Amino acid sequence: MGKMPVLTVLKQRRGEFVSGQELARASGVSRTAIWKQINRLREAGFSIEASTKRGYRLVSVADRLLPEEISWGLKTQVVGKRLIYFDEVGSTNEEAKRLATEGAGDGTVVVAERQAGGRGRQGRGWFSPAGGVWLSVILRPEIAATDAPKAMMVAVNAVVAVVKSLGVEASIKWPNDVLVGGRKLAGILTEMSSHAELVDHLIIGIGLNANVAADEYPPELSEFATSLQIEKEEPVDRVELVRCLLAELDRGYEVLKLGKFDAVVEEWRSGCETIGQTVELACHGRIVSGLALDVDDRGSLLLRLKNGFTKAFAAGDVTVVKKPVKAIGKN
Ligand code: BT5
Repeated sequence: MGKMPVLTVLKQRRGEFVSGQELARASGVSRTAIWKQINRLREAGFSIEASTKRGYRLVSVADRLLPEEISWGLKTQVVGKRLIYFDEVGSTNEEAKRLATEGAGDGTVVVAERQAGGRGRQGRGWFSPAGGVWLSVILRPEIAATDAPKAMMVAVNAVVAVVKSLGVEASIKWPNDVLVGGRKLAGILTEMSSHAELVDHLIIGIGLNANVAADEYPPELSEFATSLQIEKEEPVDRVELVRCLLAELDRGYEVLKLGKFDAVVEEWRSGCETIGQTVELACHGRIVSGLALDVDDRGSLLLRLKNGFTKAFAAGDVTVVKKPVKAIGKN
C-alpha cells in the first residue's frame, strides 16, 4: 500500500502528538513537505495543533473528500487511479469533459465538494451542496457507441450496490434514478463522445445525496429528494462511501469491457422498479402511457401501448400510474 498520507497517520493517532520525524517516516515525505501539507489541511478546515517539541496533533477533522484519503486503501484496477479534486466547480461533468478532450486517461475521476452549476439531463439542474458526493468518471471502453447505455447501467448498479451495503433499500427508476421509498437519492448523467461508431470516451456523472439534511433542500425538492443521512438518521463516512463506489464502478467496468452486457442488464433489471408497472412517459413534450414490459439491450424502455403495440423509448421521464401488474398478458 506504500506510504500513508499525513492525514491518515494523524487520524490513526487522533488526539495524540506525532513527532515531525515520525510523520516524515510514515508518510515518506520531507519535514518541510509535511509542514506544507499541515497548512493545506488547516486551510481545508482540519484543526491541527503544532508544537515544536512534540509535533502535530489532530484535534478535529473536516468532512472532505481529499484524494489522498480516498486513494489510501483503494483497490481498483482502473477507476480512480487518478483523482482530481475541487472544493467548488461548475459541474464535474464539464470539467471531466474538458480533461477527456485534453487526453485524460481511462478511469480518471473528478470530484467536487460543491457544484455551482450541477447538471441533470435535458438541461435540468442538479442541486449540489456541500455534504453530497458529486463526481464524474472518464471511461474509455473499446465498445460500440450503441452499447454505451450499458455504461450508465453499470453506474446505476454500482450506486445501488453501495447504498444497499449501507443497509438502505434502493430501487432503480428507469433510466437513471436511484430511489428510496419513492424519493430520489441519486441521479446519473452519462455523456458520450464517439468516433466512427465507436466510443471515444464516456463521462459518467454521479450525484449521490450523502450528507444532505432534509431542511437543506429547496422547497421544490424537499418532497421528492432524500439522502443517506436522512435515511440512516446519521451522517455517513463520505470517504469510505466514495471508495466503495469507485470499487463497484471498477468491478462493473471490468464486466462491461469483457462485453458481458447480459450480466450488466440483468443486474440492472433485478433492481428496477419500473418494469411491470403501468407508467406515463414524458418524451419530447408528448405523454405516452403503457405497461413497462422490460428494457431492451440498448437500455430503451419497452412499453406496451394501449393499441397493443410494443414500442421502445430511448429517453424520457416515467411516472407510475398504477401499482404493479401481476399477470403480464401476451402480445
Ligand atoms: C439526473 O438528471 O438525475 C442526473 C443528475 C446527475 C448529477 C451529477 S453530479 C456529478 C455530475 N456533474 C454534473 O453536473 N452532473 C452530474 P435528471 O434525471 O434530469 O434529474 C434532474 C432533476 O432531479 C431536477 O430537475 C430536479 O427535479 C431533481 N433534483 C435536482 N437536484 C437533486 C438532488 N440533489 N436530489 C434529488 N433530486 C434532485
